[in-house]
Amino acid sequence: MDYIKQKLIDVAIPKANKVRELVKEHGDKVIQEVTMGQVLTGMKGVVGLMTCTSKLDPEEGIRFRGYSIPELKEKLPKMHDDGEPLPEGVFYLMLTGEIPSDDDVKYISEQWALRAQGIPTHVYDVIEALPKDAHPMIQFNTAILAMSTESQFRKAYLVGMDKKDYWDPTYEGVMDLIARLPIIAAYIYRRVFHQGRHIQADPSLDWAGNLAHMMGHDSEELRRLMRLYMLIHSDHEGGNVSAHATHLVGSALSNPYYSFAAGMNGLAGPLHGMANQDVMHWLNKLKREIGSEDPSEEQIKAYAEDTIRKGRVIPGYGHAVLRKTDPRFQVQLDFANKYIPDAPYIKLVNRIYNVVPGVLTATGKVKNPWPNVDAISGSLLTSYGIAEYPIYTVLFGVSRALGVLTQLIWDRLYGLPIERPKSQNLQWFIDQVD
Ligand code: HAX
Repeated sequence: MDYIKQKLIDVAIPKANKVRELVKEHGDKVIQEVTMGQVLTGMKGVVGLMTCTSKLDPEEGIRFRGYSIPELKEKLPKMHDDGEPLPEGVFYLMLTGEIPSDDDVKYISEQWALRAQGIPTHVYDVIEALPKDAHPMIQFNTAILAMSTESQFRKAYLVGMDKKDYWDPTYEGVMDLIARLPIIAAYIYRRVFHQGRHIQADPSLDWAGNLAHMMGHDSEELRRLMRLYMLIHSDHEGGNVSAHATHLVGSALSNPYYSFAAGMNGLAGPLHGMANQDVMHWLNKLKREIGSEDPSEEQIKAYAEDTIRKGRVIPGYGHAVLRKTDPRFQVQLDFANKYIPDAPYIKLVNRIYNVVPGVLTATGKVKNPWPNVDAISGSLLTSYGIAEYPIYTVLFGVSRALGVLTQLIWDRLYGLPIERPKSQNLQWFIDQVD
């Protein structure tokens, strides 16, 4: 047996027993009061999910199994001493709760390279049936669903299996899906932006390095950026739209492909992952309308105020949970300041950072005026030569698979049931007040 599976069984059985015990012995315990305001504003702060892969603190930002991003940079295995951690490592950490050894990470890299080889040809046919100008997220999500013909979960379910074994074919499907996503993402990128001149995978490369390679970028600098990108976008607790949608659909025992496609449909919204391309759209429009490649802070401030006046959002700023600058923004800014401090887009990002929080604070309603992960990720990619920004949300999605699909395995290890919150109509809410 795959040694990671054995490890999972050892770690998960006591925890799954604990979940059952909590429900049985303490099911009546009141853990939180919920206000009408919370329900009517997106259930912010309502504890309604159990997630083990990561935890988000409003002030401090994300921790993966207890480790902050700076701690991950220090502790996770790297390809080179001065490089970024390999995303394989954060996957292992989220899955098992332990920091992996170099060998663990190498094992996952090899597993994924092996599993990446089995994409059926109909998946490419389905992508090719879509117009080239269909948004890359449409192509990505369609391909994920097309790949679900390979789902081991559905086959095993039909044969018949014990509930406590659901996690096993889920694990197999998750490993296959994660292995194959970079190939699909690179295929769509080359199809849409490089006249369909595709580049074969190089199984000797790591998962993120291979993605950069298949997109057409073989410099060590770009591989390093891709590893960082894949690390920091991988998870953000359980309540964000992509994580929650994956979990919700998975709770109906939909296979990992259906579940993940649901999450990706959510990621494609402009208030979530699509914000990373909208930032570039906003920023390029700003330069065009101001008529300068190097706008001043005064000009940026006036443009941002105009965006607010027109009733639009400034993409890349604000957050539903965070109340400080997103550490995922900070780590990218540090990376940019270290390697490409003079890149025009990075200078622009810095100037925007100097003025936009003030503009948002002045509205008197924005709860978090600080930048989130999306405020800089596109400027970094553009500065390194991946300037075709409609692909950015796809890259985000490839990374997000690591967290949400790991959690799906854990949902099944815990034996979590189908999710079914209660809803009420408007009159019911009015009656509560009357
Ligand atoms: N620009 C303009 N207005 C903003 C704003 C922004 N960046 N952020 C919040 N607001 C507004 C809201 O639209 C809301 O206005 P109304 O009361 O008129 O409806 C008000 O401020 C209060 O909102 P909030 O409580 O501070 O924020 P929410 O929790 O409702 O929303 C969002 C959080 C991230 C959706 C929001 O900040 C936003 O729209 N930001 C811009 C889009 C963005 O960057 N999204 C990516 C977020 C991170 C992520 O998921 N990445 O994938």
